[in-house]
Amino acid sequence: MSFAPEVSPRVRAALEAGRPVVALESTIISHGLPRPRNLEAARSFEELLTDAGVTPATIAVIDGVPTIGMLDSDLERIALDESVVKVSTRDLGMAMAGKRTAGTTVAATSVLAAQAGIRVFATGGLGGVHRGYAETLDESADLTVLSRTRVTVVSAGVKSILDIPATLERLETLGVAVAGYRTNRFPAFYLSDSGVGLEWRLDTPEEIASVMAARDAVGEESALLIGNPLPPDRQLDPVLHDRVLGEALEDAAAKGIRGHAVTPFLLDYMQRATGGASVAVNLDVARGNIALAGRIATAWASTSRL
Ligand code: PSU
Ligand code: MN
Repeated sequence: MSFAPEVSPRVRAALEAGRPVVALESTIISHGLPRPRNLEAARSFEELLTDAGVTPATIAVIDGVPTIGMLDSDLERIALDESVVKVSTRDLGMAMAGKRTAGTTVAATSVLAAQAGIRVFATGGLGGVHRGYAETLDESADLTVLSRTRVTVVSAGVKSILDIPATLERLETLGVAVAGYRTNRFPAFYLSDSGVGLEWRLDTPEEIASVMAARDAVGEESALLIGNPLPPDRQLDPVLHDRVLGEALEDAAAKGIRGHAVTPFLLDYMQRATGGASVAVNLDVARGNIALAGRIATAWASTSRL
């Protein structure tokens, strides 16, 4: 019985030649964006990288096999098949042994990327500590997994549906390095500024690559999180955001939504209640992060060849 992850020939060739590769997660496709726009999005995410001379490695579990680098038919299944489940690291073994097809969260994707030797990973917005944590104890496994996974994650901070100051405290405790890209403000996914300041800012992909090399030199095994905000004129209208999010949180509580269903529920509520505006912003956020991740991976490929 072999459970070895499958790395696509294209991704394997790029890694072996030291060419830039960016990992992409698949829960954003299976559970974060509405069908069928999610399929279009998944394809456009890969294209953005390919056009920049970077090899995309979308990661998911296909019929039980952790797969690094998808065929178009795999992307289609992840996007359109309603039986696709959402898996974090703890669920990986179950999905594999049960031959399931699954979208991998930031946590599960990071672990698979690191294992394959991929150093840069792009998502929309990380999971984190949920509002109302004191009652629910809901904190995304993204945080604890990043504390022990050597990967650079480009994200528009964490989702604005979360308790952001609490999330930043947890990232500090867990030893995850956090820097803003060309900003000293921590971004909040749909919103450009969470209201929380950051100690570190990095202004170029080359600077980020040298931080990665420096962390390697001291044996640091945790993640580097790069907070990449949307320009303020492209964020979701903050007044609309706050009103709709308030309703979404109330509805989730009233319906008793729990566990890994919380984040998809809130994102879906935001989509319906903003007339799709939140989806447009989510796509914009993801594309911006993927483009930056491509530039970091390119800088990393030339740094690590020196
Ligand atoms: N970024 C997006 N959309 C998403 C996610 C990230 O733009 O749907 C997903 C990621 O897979 C992340 C997950 O790991 O949301 C967080 O889920 P939870 O809160 O259940 O850990
Ligand atoms: Mn959760």
